[in-house]
Amino acid sequence: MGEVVVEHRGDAVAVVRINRPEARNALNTAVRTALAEHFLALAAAEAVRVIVLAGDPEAFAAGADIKEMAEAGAAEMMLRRTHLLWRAIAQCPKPVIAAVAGLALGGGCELAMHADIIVAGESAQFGQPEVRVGIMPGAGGTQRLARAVGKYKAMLMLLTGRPVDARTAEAMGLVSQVVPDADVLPAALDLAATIAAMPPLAVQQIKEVMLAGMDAPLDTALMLERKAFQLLFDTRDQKEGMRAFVERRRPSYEGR
Ligand code: CO8
Repeated sequence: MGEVVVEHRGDAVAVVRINRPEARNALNTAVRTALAEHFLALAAAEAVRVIVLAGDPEAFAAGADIKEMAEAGAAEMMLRRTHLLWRAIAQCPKPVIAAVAGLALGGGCELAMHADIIVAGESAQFGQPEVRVGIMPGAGGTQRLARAVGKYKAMLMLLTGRPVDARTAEAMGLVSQVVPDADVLPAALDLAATIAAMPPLAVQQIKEVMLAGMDAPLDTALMLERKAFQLLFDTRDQKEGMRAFVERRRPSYEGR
């Protein structure tokens, strides 16, 4: 089995699972390259509407691979161009649900924050411990974390390197939903199936507008929203959804 495994389910949901348990799913170059390739392929796969990203019960991912970076210089790190690999995940147009069991540390926490929804097991831990090994987050930890939880909680995590448990993360706004450990993947799959049954173009517009709008002035963001809202009236799924409501039947969405 490879270090990243993709399972296609019958309900338009794909599960991308990091499978490097001996290293607590540390994100080495091979894993990150495979993740990027799979995300690009899944973004283009018409049959896939939602992606669930998971690790194993011990670790979602314990960070970037320290052994692969320990002796590297700045130019070498630059030449690895890992931001292009992260971008493939960040720019995925389809909803991504992170199913976090166990550790989500450093690059693992940053990876979870690339998702649109985070489902965590009760004993999951989230942290940005980079400062303890002499560096800082390099894949969005200082930015996505601050946007998710605000300056003061983010600084606490970033400057001390101390992890927070799942309930604390949920209270801070870093986690969407906490469930018993054994239910992490089933709960994520359940959410994924619910979203996969929604009209895909509307779902993708919601994701695109919300993410782009969060970084734009309010007037611009509201204009983006309005344009996307209007655009959806040219989709067959809008007609299907509204006619089904009027005719009191269940809609069937085809992504057109
Ligand atoms: N990198 C490499 N190997 C790791 C990592 C890691 N991040 N985490 C665990 N491993 C390895 C261990 O070295 C060990 O290997 P071995 O058996 O060969 O000695 C194996 O996994 C199991 O680890 P432990 O024996 O330590 O298992 P424990 O359950 O006792 O502890 C911990 C698990 C708490 C996860 C512990 O291993 C740990 O603290 N790991 C480091 C966590 C960390 O500091 N993460 C941040 C890394 S830096 C980072 O993520 C920067 C992100 C920047 C993104 C942009 C990149 C270009």
